[in-house]
Amino acid sequence: MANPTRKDERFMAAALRLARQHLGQTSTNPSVACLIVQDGVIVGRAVTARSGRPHAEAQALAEAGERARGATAYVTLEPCSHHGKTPPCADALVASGVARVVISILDPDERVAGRGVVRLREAGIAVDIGVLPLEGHGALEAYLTRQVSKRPHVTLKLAVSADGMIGRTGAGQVRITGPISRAQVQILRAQTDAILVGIGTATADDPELTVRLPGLEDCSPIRIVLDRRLDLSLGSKLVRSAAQTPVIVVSGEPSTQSELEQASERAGRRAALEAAGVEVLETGTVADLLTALGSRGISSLLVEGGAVAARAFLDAGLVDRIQIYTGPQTIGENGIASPFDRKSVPPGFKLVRSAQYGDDLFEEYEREN
Ligand code: AOF
Ligand code: ZN
Repeated sequence: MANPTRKDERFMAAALRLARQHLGQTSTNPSVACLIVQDGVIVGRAVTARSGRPHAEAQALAEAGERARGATAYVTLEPCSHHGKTPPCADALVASGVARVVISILDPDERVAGRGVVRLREAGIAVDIGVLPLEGHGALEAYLTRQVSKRPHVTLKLAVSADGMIGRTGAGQVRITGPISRAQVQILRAQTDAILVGIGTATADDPELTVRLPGLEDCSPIRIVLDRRLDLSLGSKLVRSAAQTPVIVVSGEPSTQSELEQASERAGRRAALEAAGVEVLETGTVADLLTALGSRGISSLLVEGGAVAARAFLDAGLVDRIQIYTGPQTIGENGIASPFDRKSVPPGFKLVRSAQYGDDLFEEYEREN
């Protein structure tokens, strides 16, 4: 939209805030928000439901009821035009009698892709597209990455000490950042569909990788371990909690002579992991893994540790965003070096956000396209 009004931008900003609050909670559907506004008053307000349906528009229209007649609908994503578990939102908007629909961005889903707008316009509804489009892209970036690139959006997160270390050899989990940073990471986990670590981190730290913030406990992401040889311990917290929160172990097919010789032991380990509720996925490259995750509807992946996993994604050019939390203390002797720190961020990334979280410095970088 060439010149959106201030009012349109304010309502769309409110809708985008609502959509962001539900990121990671509507999978495999995107978190979309809709406001129905009559004479400057919000008479309907909703976000995509937890299971993905009903969609935002259907719920907001239900709340507005008769007050939707002649109103303006603000939607963060183009209303759908396909039949799912419920009829298309474009049809629901037409039936409601709204006079105008304001959209932040179009939906690249091939079942929609402009057809939602056509349906609305054919019914005589005024449609304005492109209000706060950058913010709209930001709020839907994971969904858009999966739709367009057929893989999840990847965020690499590092907690780095003042001397550039991510841990200490043999010391298990080492506290590098303070409570505010740790809470931020919990929120990030809740907003993400899947979280990944390498087997080194899984073994050394025995992490659970769940969300433990009050109110968000049931927003834990799927947990993924890069574990070529299936070394993940059956006694690890990850395996022991696999029945409650899914765990996928990513292995490769045996290739070296010794791996081939140990084929029967490996089959035994695989069976034991599967009996404990862990899924074993055999894929080749990092790119293959991401394609496999994308085809299951995983839109966002958080790579949380350690150096080997981080390198694998960086070397493949498959990192979209980097978050670095730099703590105030040094680790010194026996430190495990971070693949990079805030002073040596790989080329091709630009700083988009920074903040002070207690004693920690937080910096976020985005891939330059
Ligand atoms: C909307 N409003 O709130 C959302 C939409 O699996 P289905 O049938 O629910 O369809 C998923 C698709 O619906 C998804 O790819 C995207 O195109 C759209 N999401 N659309 O009108 C919503 N979440
Ligand atoms: Zn819909």
